[in-house]
Amino acid sequence: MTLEFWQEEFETLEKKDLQQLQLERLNKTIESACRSLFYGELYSKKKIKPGVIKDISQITELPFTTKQDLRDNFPYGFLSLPKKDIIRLHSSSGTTGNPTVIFHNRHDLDSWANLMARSLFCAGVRDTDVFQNICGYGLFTGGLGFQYGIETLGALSIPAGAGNSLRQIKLMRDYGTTAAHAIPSYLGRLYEVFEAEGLDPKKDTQLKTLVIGAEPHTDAQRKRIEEMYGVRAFNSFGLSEMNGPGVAFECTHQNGLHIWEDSYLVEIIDPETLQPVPDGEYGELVMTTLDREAMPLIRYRTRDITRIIPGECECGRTHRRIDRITGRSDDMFIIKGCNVFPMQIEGVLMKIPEVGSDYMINLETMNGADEMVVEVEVKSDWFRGDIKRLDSLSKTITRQIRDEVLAKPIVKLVEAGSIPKSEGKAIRVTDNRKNG
Ligand code: ADP
Ligand code: K
Ligand code: ZN
Repeated sequence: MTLEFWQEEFETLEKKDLQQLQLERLNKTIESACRSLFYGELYSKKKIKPGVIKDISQITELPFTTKQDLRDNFPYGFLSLPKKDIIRLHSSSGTTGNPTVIFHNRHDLDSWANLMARSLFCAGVRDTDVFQNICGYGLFTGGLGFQYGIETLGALSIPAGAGNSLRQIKLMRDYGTTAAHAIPSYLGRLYEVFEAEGLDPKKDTQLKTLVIGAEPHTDAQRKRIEEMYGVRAFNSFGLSEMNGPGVAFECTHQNGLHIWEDSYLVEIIDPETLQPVPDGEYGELVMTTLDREAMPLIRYRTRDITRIIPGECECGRTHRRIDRITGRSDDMFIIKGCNVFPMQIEGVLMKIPEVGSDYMINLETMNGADEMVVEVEVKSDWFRGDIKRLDSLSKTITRQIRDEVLAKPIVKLVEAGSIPKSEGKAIRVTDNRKNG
């Protein structure tokens, strides 16, 4: 197999050259960050001056930046350039308190589009593809982030937007879509619409590549998507604080996500002690932008839990790989004394063939005790089955979840399509417990 890259000179940098580049870019980043109100004040208090970093390992001497800092300094406290140089903002919805906002100048947008093109290329997308971006445009970074990446790569883009499944299917069939991007929870629903229309995406579309991301999902979920659509599905990771998509991406080897280390400095820390953890161990991802001018962020705590996968990838890219995100540190909940991540439950469910595409975890107080009620959609042909089969399915799910998370759930089987869907990312947990 021949090795192919979007930017070979960056993607295959030897470790020492990569670190040299990071060092130069980090010092430049500190210098520009100091022009913002937030870092200007913080760094002068802590006597941190541009040029202080002589070795990349000294990053640990700098203070962390948190989402709360972004909120407290909303909207312009992190801006390193005058407003006349800023040409776009992206903002998270933020239903409570201040939203967070990220600003970009032209350099930042070009750099992001390039990283997105590099990411898509790395997952095997080419300029010969017809790429349908099934995702909300606007303030959400998945829309414009992918759009400019697809265009930079040179594939034919279809800016389809989110929702309206019948129209999505029509677009796919009219234009012969070969590649698409969507959030994984939506693809299950879209498949149900294909089925209802008497269509089979394997035969009735030309799809061969799906890019899935923006929300946590398990490998079992990915395999389901690959089977449903007859495609290969690649994991795409990003967060608006780090631009959005295009931060880390799976290559065609599908064994972890290359995180673009020429543009981001990556650390994994223990979220309790805040100390770095060795490669291979799980912890919180902390990131520093290395190529952003309008709004650099230094040691940003993402709250996402992952690990560095030790060793090299066969694809020849030297940028290290992170493992799929197991969840956010704030996703974890405690039930009956057990620490549970929603993805553990998804991992169990998606391996059970009778289970449909959606589920919901409701934490409730019942008769004074806290219970985890797991609502599980069952595939339609199964749901119409007899009570005995449903009962035994429910027991199987209960047992397997208990074995995985150690707490026994109450499993409720429901009809496919009956769990309420959110517009964007899936909501997996509701907590209705009466505290105390
Ligand atoms: P928006 O979706 O509005 O851009 P965010 O930037 O807050 O909102 O979303 C970023 C978050 O989404 C990440 O911090 C992470 O928790 C989650 N996320 C994004 N991509 C993935 C992925 N591939 N796997 C798991 N979680 C992901
Ligand atoms: K093209
Ligand atoms: Zn690779």
